[in-house]
Amino acid sequence: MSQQKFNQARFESALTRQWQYLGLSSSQQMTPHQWWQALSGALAELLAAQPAAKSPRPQRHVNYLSMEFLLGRLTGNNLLNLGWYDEVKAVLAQHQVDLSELLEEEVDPALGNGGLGRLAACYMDSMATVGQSATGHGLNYQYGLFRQSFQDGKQHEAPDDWQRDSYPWFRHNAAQDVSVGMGGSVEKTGDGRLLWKPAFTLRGEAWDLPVIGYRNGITLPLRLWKASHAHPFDLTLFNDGKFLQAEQQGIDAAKLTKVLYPNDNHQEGKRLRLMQQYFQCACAVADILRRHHQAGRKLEELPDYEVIQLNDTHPTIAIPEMLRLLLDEHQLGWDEAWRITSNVFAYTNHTLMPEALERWDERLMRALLPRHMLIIREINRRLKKIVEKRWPGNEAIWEKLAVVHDRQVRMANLCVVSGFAVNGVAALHSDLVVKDLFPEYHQLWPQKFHNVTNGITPRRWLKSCNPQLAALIDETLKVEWVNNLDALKGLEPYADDPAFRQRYRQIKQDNKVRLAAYIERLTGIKVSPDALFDVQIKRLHEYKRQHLSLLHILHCYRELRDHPNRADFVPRVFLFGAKAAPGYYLAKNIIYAINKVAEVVNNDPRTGDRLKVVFIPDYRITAAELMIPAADLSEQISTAGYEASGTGNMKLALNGALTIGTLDGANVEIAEQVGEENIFIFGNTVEQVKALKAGGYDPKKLRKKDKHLDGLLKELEKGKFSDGDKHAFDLMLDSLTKYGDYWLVLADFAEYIKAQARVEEMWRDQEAWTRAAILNTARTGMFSSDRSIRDYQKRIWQAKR
Ligand code: 26W
Repeated sequence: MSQQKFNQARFESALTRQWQYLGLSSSQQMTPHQWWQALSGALAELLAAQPAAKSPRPQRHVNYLSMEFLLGRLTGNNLLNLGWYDEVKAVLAQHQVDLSELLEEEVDPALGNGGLGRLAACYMDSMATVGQSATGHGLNYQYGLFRQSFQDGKQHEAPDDWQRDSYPWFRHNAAQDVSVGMGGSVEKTGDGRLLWKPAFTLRGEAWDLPVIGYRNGITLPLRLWKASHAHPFDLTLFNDGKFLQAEQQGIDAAKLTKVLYPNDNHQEGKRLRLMQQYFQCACAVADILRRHHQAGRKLEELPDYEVIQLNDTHPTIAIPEMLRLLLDEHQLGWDEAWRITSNVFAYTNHTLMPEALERWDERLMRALLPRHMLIIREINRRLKKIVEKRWPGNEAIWEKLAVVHDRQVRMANLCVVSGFAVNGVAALHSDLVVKDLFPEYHQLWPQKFHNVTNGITPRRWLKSCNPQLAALIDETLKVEWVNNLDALKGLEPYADDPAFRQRYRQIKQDNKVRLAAYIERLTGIKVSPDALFDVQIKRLHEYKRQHLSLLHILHCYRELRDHPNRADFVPRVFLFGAKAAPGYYLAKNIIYAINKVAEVVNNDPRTGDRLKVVFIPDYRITAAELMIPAADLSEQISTAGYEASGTGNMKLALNGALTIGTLDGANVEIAEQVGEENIFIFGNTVEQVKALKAGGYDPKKLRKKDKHLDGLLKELEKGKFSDGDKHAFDLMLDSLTKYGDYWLVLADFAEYIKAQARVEEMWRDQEAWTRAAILNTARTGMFSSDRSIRDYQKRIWQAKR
């Protein structure tokens, strides 16, 4: 497929219609924000008018179901993928409008929490780019992830009303709306079939965003479902004169997709969340079946034409929903309904953390979805026979494998049992999925298990966020590399070219200057772009160990005070970006601790430009796009075995930051790719972590032995950084000492400090550092999400069955 041509006349008239819609009499009356709206609205209109692209070869259509799509700003990215950036810039310049300034007007669509949501966004971009026919299904949240600010160093949350004055990229495709029932009871029909009579019905509105492939004329729909009332009112109630009751339904409907749950790796079990999950799944499944019927295909052919990829277990309820429709609406027998369903669904696991594995109370599920609960019970009953046959009389194994156990529905088990494929998101993680999470399932169905290592889209995460580096690569390789990222290998020889190194280094420096200006605007803190930029950006979680980095900051601060005249001290700027779930008090305490330490360190005249600590408030995609190109060092320091993959690690390495990290998630594969001399690996491995936990690890003993560490912890305990308040950081400190240091922060401390010394040694030799940075860019091509999508195609979606 080829790129869509830019037609200036059509663009200008679309633009004119936009300010006319606004009721203005000329384009000059538009504010910058209205200009952004008009530009995006005009582009969306032009795209909507394009005929739908036919997929190049017959293939199963992928339905990517995800509760989260963490998109980031769309307008600039869409222009880049369309290949219209320069033309549009020129047209706007004729109106005395600067395109890059306009793009700053867009509020990030933040319809996700972290890695899982961002991955879904990267995958949509890559499916469009490699020509995989696909639809994304998610929710159109009125409020995205909360806005974060700091007050006296503490996190405060505010609602993110991101589409207050409408979002121009959305198209409400009213012809595709569906209706969704909930509650009620199951009745037997005359012919003995079961039929669900929901207590109430909602309308699911189909709101589409275009996902534009890279210069190939392909646009995929990202369909975000929005709940509204089924009819303007419930007409019976309305006719009975019960206006208010009738209205009430509408109010409940609007609540459903109001807000994204801000938890990352922690399940709460709330009724409204289950309603969101079911609503999304019911909309998606209805949509998929409708499309299948409209194409004139038979139900039994569904697996030949459709795959439903579940992004973690959040949309699992789509499985019993599909079975319900096949059994009750289409009157298929169980065996046929099961054959179809179990050949359509595939499941991706993104976490091994027990508190993140979803379980739903059976009573809650029954109250909301009585028919689905019966179906789940039936799946469980049939599974029991299989397990009993393989492990006769083995209660312990049945307890592990049951889908319903202890009045809890285990969503991951339901996925493995009912799907044709299960995958982890990095080699190490997929191994652990088999060995630690589902060993018995693996014995039953080894062919279901796969690995697909995550990836990132190089369009957003290199070409768009680091235009200077992209231009240098263009000029050097003279080939299109952005949809063929392995081509970056061609940069390897240039790592030895001093002139190239100089240019590469200068680009990093420019990016750091740009970030420093942003930091000063935002926080008033001045940082030196000559210092090493040490970056840790990710959700705040104990397993990610932002507090391990905090201990290192205390270590550096000590060093400076003990040796104020040390000539070889490596100046550092520690940069953090992270949101804590509002109810995760320990995580919030870590943010507070970092901010309080920052206050003291930054205001100590002895530190000057040599040590600065900045916690960037309201970390989001747009902030990441500024921070990643400016990073020298990428902190990937999770407790081994707990970070399923990580994708920030890939973005940072691709942009030439060196990684300091544990052998966890995709760090393992990054190390393999870049070579051990170009990465700083440290800390306990997965096996060592397990052994430590089994062997009665005692952080108190460790602390007693390590006088240096003990001294650093004491500074925190004595209130040195908290205006004398000795209890300010109790939550964090108690977890490390009193409560057993579950995440082995203290256990990895000494090794971490040594690894940081290796970092400094290399930094002192800027030529060696730049060489390693170039090799990171050159050797991380495999982390393109285009490669991930092709892996999904080969191993799962289009694999021979
Ligand atoms: C139900 C509560 C809840 C919410 C979100 C549980 C679990 C999640 C996500 C699975 C957490 C998540 O984002 N996981 C991250 O997924 C990324 C994409 O695969 C990985 O790169 C990260 O390592 C993983 O933490």
